[in-house]
Amino acid sequence: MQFNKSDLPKIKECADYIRYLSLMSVEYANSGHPGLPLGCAEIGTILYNYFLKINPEMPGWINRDRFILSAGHGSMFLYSLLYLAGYKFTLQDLADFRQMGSITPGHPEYNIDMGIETTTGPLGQGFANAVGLAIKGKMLAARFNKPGFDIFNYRVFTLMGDGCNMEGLSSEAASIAGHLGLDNLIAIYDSNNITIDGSTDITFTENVALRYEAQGWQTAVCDISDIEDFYQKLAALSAVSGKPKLLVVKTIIGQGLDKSRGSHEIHGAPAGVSEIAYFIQNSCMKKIYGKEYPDEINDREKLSAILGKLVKEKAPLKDNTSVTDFFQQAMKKNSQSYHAWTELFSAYSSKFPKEHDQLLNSMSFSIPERLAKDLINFKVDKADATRNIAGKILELCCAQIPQIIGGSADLVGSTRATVKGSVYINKNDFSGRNIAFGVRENAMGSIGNGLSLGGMLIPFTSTFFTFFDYMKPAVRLAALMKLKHLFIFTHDSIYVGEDGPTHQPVEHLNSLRLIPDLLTFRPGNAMETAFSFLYFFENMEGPAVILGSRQKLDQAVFNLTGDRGVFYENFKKGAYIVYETERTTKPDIIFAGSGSELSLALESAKIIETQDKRNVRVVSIPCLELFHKAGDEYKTLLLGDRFTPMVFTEAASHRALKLFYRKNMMIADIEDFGLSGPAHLVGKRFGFTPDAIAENARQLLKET
Ligand SMILES: Cc1ncc(C[n+]2csc(CCOP(=O)(O)OP(=O)(O)O)c2C)c(N)n1
Repeated sequence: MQFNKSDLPKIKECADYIRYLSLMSVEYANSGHPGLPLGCAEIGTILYNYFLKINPEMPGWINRDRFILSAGHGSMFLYSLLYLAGYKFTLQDLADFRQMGSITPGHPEYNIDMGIETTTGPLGQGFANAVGLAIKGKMLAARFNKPGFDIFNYRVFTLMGDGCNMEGLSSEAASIAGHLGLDNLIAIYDSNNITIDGSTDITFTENVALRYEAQGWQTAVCDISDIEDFYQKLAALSAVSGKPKLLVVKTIIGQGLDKSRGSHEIHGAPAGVSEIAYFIQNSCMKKIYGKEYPDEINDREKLSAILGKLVKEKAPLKDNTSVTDFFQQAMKKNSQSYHAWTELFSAYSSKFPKEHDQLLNSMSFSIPERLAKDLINFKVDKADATRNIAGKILELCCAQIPQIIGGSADLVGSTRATVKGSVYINKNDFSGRNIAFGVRENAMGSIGNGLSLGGMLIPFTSTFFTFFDYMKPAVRLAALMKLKHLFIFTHDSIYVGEDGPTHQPVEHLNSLRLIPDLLTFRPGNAMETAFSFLYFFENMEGPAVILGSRQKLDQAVFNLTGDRGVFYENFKKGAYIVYETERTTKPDIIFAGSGSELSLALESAKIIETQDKRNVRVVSIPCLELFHKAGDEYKTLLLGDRFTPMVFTEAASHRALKLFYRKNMMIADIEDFGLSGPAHLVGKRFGFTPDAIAENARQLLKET
């Protein structure tokens, strides 16, 4: 929609209504972060009404502009705007903020249908995701656009705060964004000089705009008290080409309140009814409350009492048709860009049928049959390091899956993770499939997540396993969002050798295994390496890690003979029998391991077999999580009953497990991420109550 000076009173009214929705929802929940929504309400109003090319009726429109609230704690800002824009939020959903089972959890959770482009909350992540989405926009444009047919030209807007800018992640991500000249990326910096512990005077005094300038960004500074200036600067920045853009906006946290305005106290706590009463008396909401409570509206104490009652009752939030109408009008106008796009796309489909088909194919991925067969039958003549083998398999996959793109943090030479035969993307040409992330693991992980958001591309990112520590937040978020993102980590154990302990991952393997909804594959031969890729591409919606060894593995486990189809069926259950003295349900001892220790298991088993004349069994466990899911029957089939001795060998720390290990054991733990709601209810939901634990203990006593 076109901005007009005469809109200013309406913009103020919208902003006040956003303030009202945020204040009341936080008050109802008795928890949340009202400071940001209050300070940024005008920013949101301008963005959604005058800038974003979106169509809430078609939330998944592939060329929609993206908006990411990187400062995810301000979630009520986003929910209020999405409600007003016409996404599937109701006033009741807002009133249910942070409650069990609501669609308005504490921090925004990835859901494109609801207008939430990514999960945010860990500061800086949303910004780096935005960089990934901007790179993706450029890559899609390079693949599919034709002269006169800009099928992809979406822009990515993100709102970040002091916290996001303090995080090192934002510096890494901004650096690569500047290097790549991502002019489809526009960051708005909510510069209110307040974080949780107080003023940024005690922590953060650098010139952020200059920092971004130095990283190749175009920047401008404004104050939100001059709304028109904000609009003009944002419009001018948006039009700049060749560089990403940062608009530093001076705001006041808690704007509209009396005592807590400008204070860190309003960052993350309910304002309280007296402050809300002050806000209502001094804002556009006065009209609405004044009609209902004409005698009390000018009396702060009386109005507070009324609000107190409404909060206690969780009364329905007040509707404001004047504001919703304004938003709807804007959305109608903005949806013209959607309709123009659909016409363009329809013309594109007849003029460029091949590209059109490719585009549709990339939206609904399934592994090519031929590739699945190639991977089932994949063989190498000689034993090798699994990182080398993984490199070859990736090459095979890339040749048949055009959506694969990715890169490494300056370690391609070692990890072998590259798209052979393709070039690196650069500022002027995004048609390549390789991304040189530079030595920026932190940003690489989160940018990789951004590349995966919404599908169409399948990213891989790669580094030494020990440096996964630098990417951990992104791996966790990929699992939480179920993003199809392949992490290839090599040099997977102490066998790194000369580089020493700084480069030897020890605790990493089991820390990956603790992340819900993530699969970690540690293949011990070429077949298992190929199967790991196959499983990821064939079966997984979410992320996986494939670990590669630096060192050459043993020939003995490299050429297992048998039916590949049967091997794969068992591999899908996470573990399988590699060797048995004889087929029996009761071997004398079982040897198990993964990766490079598979051959160790086999060798030690053979010694016991020949020297001690024992019946042995060797089990490979390339994916512990799949094995865990395969069920007790399959576990017993492979590992015997609990009286069967077992030696499990893995060059990684298992200390946390060993501490509690007993023959008959029980672990009460949490196998999920948790969910939004009052703490005691969440605890109960996951069985963390004395009764639930006691019941488990009772069961265990019965069995032993
Ligand atoms: C990585 C990370 N560290 C810490 C936090 C906890 N946290 C949430 S908000 C916040 C302060 C953010 O300040 P700012 O961005 O200025 O937000 P504002 O106070 O303006 O709402 C912190 C430390 C977090 N969410 N993520």
